[in-house]
Amino acid sequence: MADSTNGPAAFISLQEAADRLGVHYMTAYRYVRTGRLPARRAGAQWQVDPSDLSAVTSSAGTPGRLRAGRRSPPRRESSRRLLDRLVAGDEAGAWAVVEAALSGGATPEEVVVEIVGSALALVGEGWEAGELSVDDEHRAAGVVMRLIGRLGPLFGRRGPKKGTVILGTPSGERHGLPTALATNVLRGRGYEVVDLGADLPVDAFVAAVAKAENPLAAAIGVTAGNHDRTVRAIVRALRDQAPAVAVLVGGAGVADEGHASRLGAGWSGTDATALAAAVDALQRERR
Ligand code: B12
Repeated sequence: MADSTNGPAAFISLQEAADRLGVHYMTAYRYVRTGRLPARRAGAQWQVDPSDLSAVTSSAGTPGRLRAGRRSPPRRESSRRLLDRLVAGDEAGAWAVVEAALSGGATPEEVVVEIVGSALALVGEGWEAGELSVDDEHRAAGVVMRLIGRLGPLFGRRGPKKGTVILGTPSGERHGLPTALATNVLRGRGYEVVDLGADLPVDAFVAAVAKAENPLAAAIGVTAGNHDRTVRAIVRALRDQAPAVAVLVGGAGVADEGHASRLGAGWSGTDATALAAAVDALQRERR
């Protein structure tokens, strides 16, 4: 969507910006949220000046970069159709969108990260633009929770597990869907996963890591707000009481690798595919 109504620059939609950068829509959205990519609002849409894209491209370690084949227009269309069904509270209709994407060739991981993840980002944009209410947001989240459960069996893997990953969010962080989405993806990659969900006290995180069989990594997800203090407390407690277990932090609330390092942990990126890649790297190091 180009906009020539406001000056000579032809502003482009955030999706177009994501396509030009070679990243997923949600990654581009995070660049905007974290100030890395300047953007302006036009109603519910974000618009980007294409001349700002080069600064993002040239910055080192662009996170969340996806393979070119994973940004196809049908996926975007699926996210929009899913958004519509989520807000309507229509679980059967939402599942039909998921099934259509799977039969169109999307992998279960692509469905979770790209289609469901993007539909949730659209819910957030709608809420922020005042077009969706808090009850719409809750209704959509409830349907997604049930979709994640229905998708679970598609991520089953036979054979020995590659290690256990313990996931949770710090106390005060109530966004629990990312841990549920990431759980499916990691299980699909052959890991045992302990999903502790949202709003977790420090001691509970440490206790769960201590109980886990063959623990490989503890990952702390942050979606919104500043939870640096509580994240640091979990990282410190884990370093102290489970020094052999790697600690990762990630999600939209952790801006980049530098931020993760200031929190005392490794960076697990901004989506579940990046988290899985970080865990795979740890697993390779351990072998
Ligand atoms: C659903 C939702 C809610 C639900 C959460 C329900 C639930 N059970 O999770 C409810 C209604 C409770 C809620 C509450 C609030 N929300 Co809310 N919410 C959302 C929404 C729409 C979707 C969140 C989500 O699940 N996203 C989908 C996943 C896929 O997101 P993701 O970040 O990409 O997740 C990946 C990463 O975390 C990655 N990852 C990388 N490393 C690691 C490591 C680990 C351990 C994990 C788990 C994951 C992980 O893997 C995940 C999967 O790919 C977002 C919009 C958005 N853009 O996300 C707003 C959003 C996050 N919420 C927002 C806000 C402001 C709030 C509230 C303050 C107000 C409100 N809207 O009611 C409260 C705050 C509550 C709190 N104290 O935490 C803002 C945050 C703005 C900001 N940057 O700070 C957003 C962005 C909406 C917006 N556009 O403004 N919210």
